[in-house]
Amino acid sequence: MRSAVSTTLAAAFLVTTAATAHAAPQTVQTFTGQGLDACPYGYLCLYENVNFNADAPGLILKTNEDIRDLATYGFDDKTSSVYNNTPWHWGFFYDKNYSKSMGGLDPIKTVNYNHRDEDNKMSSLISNSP
Ligand SMILES: [Ca+2]
Repeated sequence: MRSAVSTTLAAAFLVTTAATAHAAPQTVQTFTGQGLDACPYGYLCLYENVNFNADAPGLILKTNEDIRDLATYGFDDKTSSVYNNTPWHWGFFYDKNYSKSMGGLDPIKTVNYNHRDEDNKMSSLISNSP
C-alpha cells in the first residue's frame, strides 16, 4: 500500500517537472557587463550606455517578462541601447504602465539610442510572447 502511494506521488512530480521544464522561468536580473555576448538567448537586454556598454562594463538588465515600471529594478530613464535576443517582438514606452510608445524591436535585433530622443527615456516594456 505504501509503495503504491509513493509511486503515484513520484509520477505526479515527474509530470509536473516535465510540463514546466520547457518554459524558462520568468526572471528579471540586473548585473554589470558589456557587449552582446552578455545577453543570453531568450532574453531582452537593456544597457545603461550606448553601444551595449562597449567602452566599459556597465549596468545591464536582462528580462524574459514584461516590465510595467523599470523603476522597480532601478532602470527607469536609463536605457541607452537594447539587444532583443528572443523570438518575440518587444514594445518600449516613455512612461510606466505601457504608456506613450517609443517604438519597438523585432526578434534578434539591436537598437542604439546614441544621440536620439529615446536615450534615457524608457520606463516600461512588453513583449508579444504567448
Ligand atoms: Ca543611459
